[in-house]
Amino acid sequence: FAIVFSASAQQNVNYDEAQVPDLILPDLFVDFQGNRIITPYAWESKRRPELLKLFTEHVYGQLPIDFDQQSFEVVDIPNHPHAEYANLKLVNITVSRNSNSQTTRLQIYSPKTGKGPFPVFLLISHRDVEKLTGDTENQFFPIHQIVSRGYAAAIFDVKDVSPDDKIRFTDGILNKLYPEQLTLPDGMRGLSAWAWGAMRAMDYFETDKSIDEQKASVVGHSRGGKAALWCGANDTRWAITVANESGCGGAALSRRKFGETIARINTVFPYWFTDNFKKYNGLEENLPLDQHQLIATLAPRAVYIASAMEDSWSDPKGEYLSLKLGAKVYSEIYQIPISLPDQYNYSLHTLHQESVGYHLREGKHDLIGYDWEKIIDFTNLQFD
Ligand code: GTR
Repeated sequence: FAIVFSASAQQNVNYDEAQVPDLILPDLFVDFQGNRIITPYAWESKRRPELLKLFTEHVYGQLPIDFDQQSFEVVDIPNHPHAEYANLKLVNITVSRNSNSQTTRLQIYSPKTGKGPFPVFLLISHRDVEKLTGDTENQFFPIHQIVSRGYAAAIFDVKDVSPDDKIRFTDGILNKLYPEQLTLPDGMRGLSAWAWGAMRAMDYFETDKSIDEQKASVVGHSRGGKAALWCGANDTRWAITVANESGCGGAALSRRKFGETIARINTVFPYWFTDNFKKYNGLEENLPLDQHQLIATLAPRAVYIASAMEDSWSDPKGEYLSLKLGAKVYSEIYQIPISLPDQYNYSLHTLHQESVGYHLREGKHDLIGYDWEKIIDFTNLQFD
């Protein structure tokens, strides 16, 4: 059965550039009243909030941050598999609202050498954190690689916040803290919940003197990259937002319908996006937004998008175009000199500029040491 299903689903997938519709994208700079936005003030007070509202209503759903209490329980762990080069802190972040509470476990590895406060990468992980950190270096979260370059490496497992599962996704903050969201057409779903989790980690960073919260990057791969973008968009405390191979509902332009489509993602992962997003199944052109506008909301803070050549499902070209178009806010509103080529380059390359970075690497869909190397290079450049 599974084979029959995936074969028929594949038939609708387009990997042919010639079949990509002509792109008619909503204008970044014209607001709801038809005014052209030119200044940072108008962008920040009008256009950016308008765009965030559109993404809330139609794509990711609400990101409620009201709660009654938040507490951090911090434990230093002297013995762990990475103790030779890193100190490990476990932080239980407990949030309560209306007499219910929920705990997210954050792990923070910081360099053994150097004084700090350390700039930090937070990985939103949909892979099992116990497995990733329990043994030798894992490329998805390469603790040695990160700390040896002077950064703290932090991680939490999305399952603490909202399990990555069609049925059980309500088992975290949705049932416990924000049950009213479940019945709303623009109610919070998985990706918004994961973004919420990353924001609570930032709340903790702000209290920890060994962490430089002004130099914090939120990082995600694929579904985690979608959540990282949504997190960075809403929460300006993040200096850098990194989305690796985030694809459909992440960096990739939805209207290209190349690789994964909205209909497909809403069918397989209905619990990631808000119910309203289902209206756009097969009707991408009806969306009042596209993903370049999400990247634009990050400006002028830094954004990093990465793609892999064999990852057509995520539409590498669509990810790049979205960055290129979104970057217009950096150059035209904030006067940051950015030059990204018009022509998409299908070969191995890296584009690292002030505030905006991209790389395309060889190989398959994954987050690997090569990606981290480029992400860290880019981050160094921003904090120079
Ligand atoms: C796929 C999904 C993508 C992406 C990916 C991942 O199955 O279709 O949107 O999220 O999983 O997270 O690795």
